[in-house]
Amino acid sequence: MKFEILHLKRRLKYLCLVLALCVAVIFSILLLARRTNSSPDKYKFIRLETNALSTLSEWRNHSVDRYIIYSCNGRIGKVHCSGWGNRLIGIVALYILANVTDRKLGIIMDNPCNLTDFLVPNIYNWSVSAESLAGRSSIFIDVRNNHGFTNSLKKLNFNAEFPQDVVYIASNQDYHFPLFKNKLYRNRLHWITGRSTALIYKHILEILFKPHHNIQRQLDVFLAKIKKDPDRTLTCAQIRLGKNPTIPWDNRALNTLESVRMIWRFFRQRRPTSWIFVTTDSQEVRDEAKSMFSMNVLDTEGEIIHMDKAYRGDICRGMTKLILDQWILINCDTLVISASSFGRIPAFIRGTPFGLYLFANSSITPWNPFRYFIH
Ligand SMILES: Nc1nc2c(ncn2[C@@H]2O[C@H](COP(=O)(O)OP(=O)(O)O)[C@@H](O)[C@H]2O)c(=O)[nH]1
Ligand SMILES: [Mg+2]
Repeated sequence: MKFEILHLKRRLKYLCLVLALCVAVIFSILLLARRTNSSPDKYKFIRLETNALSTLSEWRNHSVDRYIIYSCNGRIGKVHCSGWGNRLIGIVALYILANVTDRKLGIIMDNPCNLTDFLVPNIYNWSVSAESLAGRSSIFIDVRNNHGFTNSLKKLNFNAEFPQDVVYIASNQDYHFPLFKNKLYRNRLHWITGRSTALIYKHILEILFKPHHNIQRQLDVFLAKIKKDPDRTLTCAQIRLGKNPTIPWDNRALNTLESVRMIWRFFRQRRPTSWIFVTTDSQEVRDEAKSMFSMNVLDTEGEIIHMDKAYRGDICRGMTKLILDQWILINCDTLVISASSFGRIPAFIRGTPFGLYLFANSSITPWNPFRYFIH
């Protein structure tokens, strides 16, 4: 009897040991799975992207017959719509506004050249002609730089305020934050919860745009050259000086020629064998890059223009260049951008903080816009 109890006790001890071991193994597996899911960040981005795209693409199925039209039409110098980066911010804002108000987004832009000669609809068809909307009730509002209007979106019932079938809007500000605050629209925007502004822009811009085949062809030629030698990476910078002899009409100065030397030093230190691509608003900076890195520099044809102040040169060729330049930036292994919406947008579409840097106040620092969440 005593022996049997001893035997049972020993068996129980073994059972407990095996059970503890099983629990430990299961726990480790779960922990490992969680880690693989959240790191590296690259995978997190891909997962978010798929979710957002499926949510967002549902929107295109709305059978709506009311419109919000991003509008930028008229003669150069007579009509002002902001630079290209700011226009894109306005377009993203109106895409979100159109969706929460059950309207369709259209884009009509012929200033300085027809947008559809450079970018075409990707998943969402925003192409619409002014003629097809003729006869509908309409209103035009210019709310560029209008913080009062942007702020009002926290409470505004847009369709009650603007009952017209077609609301033409000139806009250059971000609306996703105030719209998310608006009780009327918040439940239509659940997909942006926990998502960084950078990812929101990436998803929407990918839904809206792809390069026109003329630009795509030039992009393919450019990238083919890099792919030929798999050992050479592509290191890029978007250098915005602001007001400078190339675009003397710009109204703000951002960086000095002097401070740009820091970028050349950064390039040399990091990857001496890399291809170098520099896009800039200054012909002087462009020439300096060529003389510094001669054979390693890849350039795109065309003049540098300020899209909202395109007062000289072959403007449509300049517009091809600036859009091609942005699409090249999306493909850079290392990317340094200035504190400018022109460079920020392709950095968002590029979709990762790896190899991403910000050039500001004469210094270059790693930059992660995918880390900031608005709520
Ligand atoms: N090609 C080229 N043009 C640029 C560059 N940076 C600025 N520009 C021009 O200057 C304008 C600046 O306006 P915007 O894009 O709104 O940028 P932001 O004002 O700096 O936020 C752009 O639309 C371009 O026409 C650049 O790196 N390359
Ligand atoms: Mg601007």
